[in-house]
Amino acid sequence: ELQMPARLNCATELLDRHVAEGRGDRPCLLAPGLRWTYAELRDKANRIANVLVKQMGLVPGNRVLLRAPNNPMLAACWFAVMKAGGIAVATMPLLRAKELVPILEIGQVTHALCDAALADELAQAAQKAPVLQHVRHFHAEGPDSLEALMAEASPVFDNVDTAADDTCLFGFTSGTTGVPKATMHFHRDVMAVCHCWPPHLLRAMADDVFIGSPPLAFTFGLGGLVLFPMHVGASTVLLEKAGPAQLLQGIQDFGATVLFTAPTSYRLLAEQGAVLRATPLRKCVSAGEALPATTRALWKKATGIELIDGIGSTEMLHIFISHDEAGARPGATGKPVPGYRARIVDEVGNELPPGTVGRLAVQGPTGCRYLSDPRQAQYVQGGWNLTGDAYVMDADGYFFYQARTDDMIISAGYNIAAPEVEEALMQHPAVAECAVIGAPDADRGQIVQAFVVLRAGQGEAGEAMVRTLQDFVKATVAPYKYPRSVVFVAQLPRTQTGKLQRFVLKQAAQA
Ligand code: 3SK
Repeated sequence: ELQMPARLNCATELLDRHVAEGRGDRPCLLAPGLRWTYAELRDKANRIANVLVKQMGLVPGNRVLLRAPNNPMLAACWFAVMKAGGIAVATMPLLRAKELVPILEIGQVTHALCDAALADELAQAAQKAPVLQHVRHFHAEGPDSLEALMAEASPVFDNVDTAADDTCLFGFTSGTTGVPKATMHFHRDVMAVCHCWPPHLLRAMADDVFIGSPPLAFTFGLGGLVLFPMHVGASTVLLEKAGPAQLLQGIQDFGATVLFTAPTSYRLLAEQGAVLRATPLRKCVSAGEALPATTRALWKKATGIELIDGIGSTEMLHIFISHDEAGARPGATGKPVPGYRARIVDEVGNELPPGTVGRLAVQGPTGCRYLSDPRQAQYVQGGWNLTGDAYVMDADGYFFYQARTDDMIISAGYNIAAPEVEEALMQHPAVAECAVIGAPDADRGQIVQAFVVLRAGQGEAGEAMVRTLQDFVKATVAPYKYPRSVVFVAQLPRTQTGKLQRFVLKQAAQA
């Protein structure tokens, strides 16, 4: 049981504390050509907090949209919002005006701090969502730019004395249907995720250097690249572009030791195993999508490092099932993170025995609170958070991902988990990427349909390749799971956080 004080501001804990305790000179935020210490970040966050309150009229509880690629100014703005008692609404940098409008409206967002590079779409959205009244741009010039206002503002700011259960951030999730929901998290939730997974399973230290790809707008990125490094007084590299090439360069240039990215990125980075072995990289965290056992093995072979896998959700704020390097088991996500409980339940919420596939239910110090959304009653039932994942627990208490509950295919009475077929296909050398769905079928109800991206130079798309892949799956998993339909595609639809959008493929299959 975590004890939290009744009054708590997470910016005091994660940022100001280091300066107050004499660690102000330690490096905090790194980026190409830039290095801010904890004291420098505190100074900038204080100035921005003063701009928010004195120039932009922010009062505690106001919602502030943050829009930027991962960069130090975005992190400074995030802390400024915490300090001023506001609610940070960080948005994916690639969102278009059309996607920003419902966020502004649902979140009742009155203020925005936006990187000038991404100003246009926000300006278009603001015309349609007049709730947004106060906007300032950074990485901008001129007297109204955030930098100009910061230069005039005081570097001293008394953090608002927030209650531990005051809301400090909205995490927006589009779900699979695209209708966004705001998940509300409190100051104490931010501190809770710092106290649960990182000290028990990551075990990073003050001299670690974090790096990674998830946007700070995705709570996986916020935790892995801001909250967790700063909680232990470490430093973190923020990269505006974080594809495999930039990650590799960043790991080399900054001597990064802790990496957060998704399985797809690990697969591509593994090609540089020899280069990575010569860097100080020592801890690698995979989340955001299910980790295929093949990717875990590939990474270990290439770099010598055992991946730390985990599953989290925007609703739960961060990771709730995971393992450390010693606790890795092929195919398992791990066990409930200390502080959390997990179980497998049936359709009506009854607990299922080990070995039975069912719905994952989780409880812990964080949990889902949708802002005025009826879908709350689906996610939280009887005090348990139903994450929408189908899992099975073994007799040792390890949890094995099967599929999103929506991704279980029922074909002629057989239950087939789409990711299991994907994993089998991925083992074929000609397959670079693949996605499996249940396509409607008059005889079988559904059939297994695979969308395959072929590896360049490893084989031709065509009937012969279809048969090769079908035979390969039949020889790898139970034959009834083989894809009766195989479609070759140039790329798969993915969200901005890299998650596969199976619903796009399902819609195409219905058409
Ligand atoms: O596993 C995920 O997708 C996730 C989502 C939000 C926060 C953290 C994680 C790992």
